[in-house]
Amino acid sequence: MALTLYHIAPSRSSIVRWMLEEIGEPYDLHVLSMGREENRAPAYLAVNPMGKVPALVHDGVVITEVAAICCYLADAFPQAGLGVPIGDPRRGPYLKWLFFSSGCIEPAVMDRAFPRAAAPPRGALGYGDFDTVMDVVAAAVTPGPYLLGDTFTAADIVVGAQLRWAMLFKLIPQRPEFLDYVGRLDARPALQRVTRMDHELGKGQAG
Ligand SMILES: N[C@@H](CCC(=O)N[C@@H](CS)C(=O)NCC(=O)O)C(=O)O
Repeated sequence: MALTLYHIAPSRSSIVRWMLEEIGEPYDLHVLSMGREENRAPAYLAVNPMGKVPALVHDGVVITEVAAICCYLADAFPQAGLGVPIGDPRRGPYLKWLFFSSGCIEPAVMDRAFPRAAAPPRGALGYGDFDTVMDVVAAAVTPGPYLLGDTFTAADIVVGAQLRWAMLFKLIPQRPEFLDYVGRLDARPALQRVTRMDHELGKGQAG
């Protein structure tokens, strides 16, 4: 089974790299430089017309969007135990958190980082408002250890990576619930490997 990750280090594609490291299957990296705009070059636009990373190619099939890729990989490699199978009652909450990450957490954080001239009404925003999103996530990771309780899944990789990154850049409050949760994720060898490898890779990139 051939897996290729189109990657910029570090970036959202690091989340998929973490997922791949958790799975433990071999994969190829195709590293792009944002500084040289390689993600906007025709060769890459043929892979992802959005010009964004990550993109994953699995046996010739292209998958994009972080949450979709992680969900796909969890299903494609069930032996890694990072998904929740159809028929399991935890499948609903599992999918909820994967979709919540891209549908609510990310837009809430980004709208706060780059505020609009006029704030749209709460009812018009899919995520409602920033504080509610933060409260909902804080409650979901408490007492933990993971979103689904004792089972670590792809949803923790996606949601956890967002919280980790957003706290690093001070885009969300350093709530004790988030710090505890991210601390548990930071102890995972696969995340430590990716952080180290992406740091090295990032140093070697022109941009
Ligand atoms: N919705 C996308 C967002 C991907 C994204 O924004 N990636 C950034 C890197 S963190 C990117 O490729 N930026 C380059 C650009 O937009 O030119 C996903 O979840 O995969």
